Amino acid sequence: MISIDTINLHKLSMTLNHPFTTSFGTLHHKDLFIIEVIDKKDHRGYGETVAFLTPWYTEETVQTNEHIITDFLIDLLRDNPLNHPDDVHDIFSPIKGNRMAKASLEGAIWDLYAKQLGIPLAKALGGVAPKIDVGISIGIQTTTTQLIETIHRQLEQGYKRVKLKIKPGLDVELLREVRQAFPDTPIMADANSAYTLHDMDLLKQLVDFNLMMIEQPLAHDDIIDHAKLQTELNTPICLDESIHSYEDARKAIELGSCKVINIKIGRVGGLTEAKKIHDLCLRHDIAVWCGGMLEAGIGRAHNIALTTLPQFILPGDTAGSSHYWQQDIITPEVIVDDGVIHVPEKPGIGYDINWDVMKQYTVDVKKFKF
Ligand code: OSB
Ligand code: MG
Repeated sequence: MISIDTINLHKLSMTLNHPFTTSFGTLHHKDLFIIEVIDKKDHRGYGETVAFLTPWYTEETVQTNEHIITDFLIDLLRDNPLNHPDDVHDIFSPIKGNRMAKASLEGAIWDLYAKQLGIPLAKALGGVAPKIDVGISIGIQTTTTQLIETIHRQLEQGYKRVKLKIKPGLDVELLREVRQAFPDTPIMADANSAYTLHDMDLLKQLVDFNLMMIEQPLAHDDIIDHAKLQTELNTPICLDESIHSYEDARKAIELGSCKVINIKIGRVGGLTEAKKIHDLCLRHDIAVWCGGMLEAGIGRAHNIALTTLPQFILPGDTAGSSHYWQQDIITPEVIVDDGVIHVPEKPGIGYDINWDVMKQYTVDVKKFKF
């Protein structure tokens, strides 16, 4: 039995080191909740909400996360016995969607569970890798010259692949220049749904640039047109926004909508579902990697643990803490060393909250007694 005594909801307001621009807009800040779940023996598990302030990546926002967590999900946890973190998904099933809200609480319970057992979260999930390969996701820059300089800087840090954001008008010529400057670098492009099948001719031109994959070129809720596009392209399509669940992944694989899936814990409603999608992809020889949501340290730690599962065969977007934040809320911070992160061996997520830093970002704390 996992007996919860208290849940604390810490609301943080953080400013990114550099604004991050995608085809849907520019992010300067991150407001988020750190979920602290405490059991009767004072083990403490941590989770993080990953939604943004505006519903432009999915429909969830920081505010809807708070509403769903405080008005529904905590009550469901109070009213239902919990034997294993896998139960959380079913306990939350009366609430439709709202997967980022669900994932934040479920993640805290996974961390708590691993700490109760005294094992790393990675091991509790079935992970094996002692270190994980990571890449970097670079937002849209003002000029291509600036982008090329940024790529140089990031490659010097050792990142194993570069992901560039593209959108109509910043695609073929931009990728041509970047490929010329970096003939051998593993490069991929993420369109965040900026194209339609009307852009077929343009998308076909991208095949010339030897990209590892093109991420989410078409609509955020589509898997049919992506299947049509994949039959026309030799470059693998990677789905991000379109995959919210095991069932979405199963259908996309059946239709041939992609050859790669970017798994984000928040987007799919938690670690249990993420692991199921991973296992499905392993059976079907679909490559997976772990996406990012510009997380603070707790969310980043969860991504690291998940990435230790065997089918995470491509570098993910989990860059080091200092890429995003002046100071991260965990200690030690996440360090990328020659393109790898060494997976911590301590129980749970393996990183502690840095309470001095956390207090500086905290704007509110709400306590829920069980
Ligand atoms: O599409 O993967 C995406 C950031 C915000 C919203 C969506 C995406 C991203 C990233 C950055 O690409 C990933 C990261 O560095 O955390
Ligand atoms: Mg993406």
